[in-house]
Amino acid sequence: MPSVPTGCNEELFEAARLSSDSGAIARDFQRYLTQHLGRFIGCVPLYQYEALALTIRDRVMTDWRNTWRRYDEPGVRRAYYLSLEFLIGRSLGNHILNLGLDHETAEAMHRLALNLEEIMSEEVDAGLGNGGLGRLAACFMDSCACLQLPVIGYGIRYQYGMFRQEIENGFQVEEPDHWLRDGNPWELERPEFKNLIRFGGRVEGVTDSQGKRRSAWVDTTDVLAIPYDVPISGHKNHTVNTLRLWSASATSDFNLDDFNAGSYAEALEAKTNAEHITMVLYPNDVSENGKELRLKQQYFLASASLQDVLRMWELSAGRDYRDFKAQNVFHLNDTHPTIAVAELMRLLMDEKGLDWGQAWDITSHCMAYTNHTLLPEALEKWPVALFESLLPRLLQIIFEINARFLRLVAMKWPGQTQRQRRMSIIEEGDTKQVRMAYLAIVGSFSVNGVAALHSRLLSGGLFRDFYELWPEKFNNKTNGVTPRRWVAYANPGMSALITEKIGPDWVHDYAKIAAIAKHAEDAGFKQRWHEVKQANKQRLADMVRHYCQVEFDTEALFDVQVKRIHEYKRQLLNVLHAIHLYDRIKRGDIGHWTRRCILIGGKAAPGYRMAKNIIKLINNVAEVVNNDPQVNGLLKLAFIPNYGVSKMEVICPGTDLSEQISTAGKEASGTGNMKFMMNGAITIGTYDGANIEIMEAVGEGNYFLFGLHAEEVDRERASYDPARLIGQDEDLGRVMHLLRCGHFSTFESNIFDEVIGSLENPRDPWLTLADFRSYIDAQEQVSRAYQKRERWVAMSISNTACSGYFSTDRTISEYNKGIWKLQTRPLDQPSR
Ligand code: 26Q
Repeated sequence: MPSVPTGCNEELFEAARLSSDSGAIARDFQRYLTQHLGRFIGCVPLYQYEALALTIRDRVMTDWRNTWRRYDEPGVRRAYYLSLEFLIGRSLGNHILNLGLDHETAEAMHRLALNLEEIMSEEVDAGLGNGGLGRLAACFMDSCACLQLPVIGYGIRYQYGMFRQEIENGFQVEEPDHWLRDGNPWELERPEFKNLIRFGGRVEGVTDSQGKRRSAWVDTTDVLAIPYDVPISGHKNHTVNTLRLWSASATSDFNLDDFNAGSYAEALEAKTNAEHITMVLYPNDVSENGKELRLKQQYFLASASLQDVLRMWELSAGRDYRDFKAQNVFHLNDTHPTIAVAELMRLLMDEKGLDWGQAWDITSHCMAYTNHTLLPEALEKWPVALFESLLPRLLQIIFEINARFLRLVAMKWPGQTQRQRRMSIIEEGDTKQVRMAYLAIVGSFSVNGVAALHSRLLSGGLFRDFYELWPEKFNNKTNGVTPRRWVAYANPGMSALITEKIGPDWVHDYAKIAAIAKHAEDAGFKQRWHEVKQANKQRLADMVRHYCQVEFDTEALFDVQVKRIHEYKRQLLNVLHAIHLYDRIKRGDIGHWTRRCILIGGKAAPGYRMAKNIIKLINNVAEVVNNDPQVNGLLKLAFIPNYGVSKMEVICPGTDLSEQISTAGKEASGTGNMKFMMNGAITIGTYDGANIEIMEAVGEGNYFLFGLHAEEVDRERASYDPARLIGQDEDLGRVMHLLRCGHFSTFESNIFDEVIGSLENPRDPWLTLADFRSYIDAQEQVSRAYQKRERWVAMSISNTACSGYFSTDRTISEYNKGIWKLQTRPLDQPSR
């Protein structure tokens, strides 16, 4: 937002605040529908959604402008969250909740004989992320606004978000997600703040006007970055933060020479090439590693965002960069935006005239890095040759950073050449590569993992050398999720019950949720808790019927695993359990049976063969189980297609059992586990990621723990013998037999050979069969526990009551206290 001229009358802004009563909302809605959109009240619901979104957006605008002005005041230290992904989902309902307009809006729609819920479901998800990392960024933005922290999010406005998943004959089929087709009422284009981004060319040494030697990056191919601002409203606190998303555009619409020469199509080529940069979100897929377009996206985001911050800096401080590091901090969401380290150096030296020492002092005090993975194969590396051709000046700077860094290493550990090789930002070998994680660590003053175990494994394993050099940089920030979206909005029934008991403050002060613990043994409260859960299960069952054509009975245990499909997350273990239950039914072993409805959902990266096989297996097993008359409703299995944010909003409130069954030491944190816990689901989980902290919070008696621990996993590997396990465990033997004999692949012979092979492989990195027995036993405990309904409900209440720690408000407070060090900036007129 442009700063407001001084001397401007403050009251003008207050006067601009729109009325929030239902009459005013209904009037504005009608005006948008008829005057702006040219539709009438009985039009298709899409336009009703659009009119309502514009009506609500108007009510965000004044606070948005005031928040910008507040953060623009002199001396305000700010943080910038740089992320290639923001998995926002839907916005309308979220803003309505945050503005405290739920009743008024529902009432307004009711007056017009319209249904608010139906209108809200017209909104398409903004799916600008793959999964955990992208959704975490969105939850962080929510908490920053709730805590009134001056944080700006910077990301990419992809034309196509995460692909849509369809299931055809049990197989995943990818469809493009053209989410902007009908426009996006939540974005505000700001072409006045465009930036030029350069690629290619070469570097020349030049002497500047002061006689200093400088580098000049010349003959580049340029692209424009156009910002689109998205409002992030805080909860009833008049704070509206900004998420700024960059879109690529050609520097000029036409190449006039080509155009005048009559080659109209060629003239448009530059435009198309430029716009490709922000065309599509990359799926999290090893087969996509090393793609030039992905590196372009990363540099495009880093350069556009840094230029934007420097522009704003110079508005108040001019060219004086002495205080810059005291007032600005950049947070790198994984290594994806790490090129920002080199780009800030370039901008400060080549464009602002600072020398290396000054530029490095600023850069290394302004960058902080969060790691989100322990899988070594997922650590980002880029071929030096690609850097050379695409970003030659940045490669020079990276080489120089590395040379100076290696001198430091040599000083600390003289003669240890092996260690120097290990720690080098440049990996030597046939193809030299830039190790982005190392660049991030060297360039940052803070490095953190996302759960206690994960951070310990980073310091002691993956980044051990760096930890020995700079132990003070390393810290943990356990993930969280926002209770506004994941409880208050997604679970209105439970929220009303909680508020009735403990008041409404828990929504913005989530530690207060602990106060419901004392009602865990109150029979009346338990009964109502149960009724709310049953209603939520009904809503989920309706969704499953609609998308899967499978009937779920709400009296059965709802057992859910939704997340990206990956071998380390072990959806296969879940399927093995389903097959085991099926086998028991077929054998008539059904004494004291607990009926179960198993729901699995998630996308496989398009190039990840094994993950796609797993989806096919789930669907084939579901087909057999659901159509066998002998099963007779004792067991149901469904795969929900196109799992995403808005599906989760229905799934987690309706879940009894949350499956968090990754191989110990592989899931950095997990965040779905926290959404389920908040909504009163009980976890069956391994000792991995944030599961450990969940179990510590809720107590072992309210959690179903199984499986090897992280240290045991590494020891087990040497002697892992799946054939022996299959031979020794009758249940496992029968399950494997059903798989091998083609029971789930009639007329599709051998399609599961690869899956079976991976389970039987002594070098299976995920040790799936090692945890089979322990998992089956834990599941049996679950089945028994579910039959003691009173006790189960008490466990459910305890899970919600103990989930206070897993709010991103707590996470963000820790980031702020330990890393960002921002002051809160309250806006006037608190209305809570
Ligand atoms: C890789 C190659 C090419 C293009 C993109 C990518 C790519 C994209 C996304 C690689 C990784 C991601 C996302 C990773 C992710 O979501 N990690 C999860 O982060 C969560 C938040 O911290 C954790 O809770 C999960 O444990 C972690 O898996």
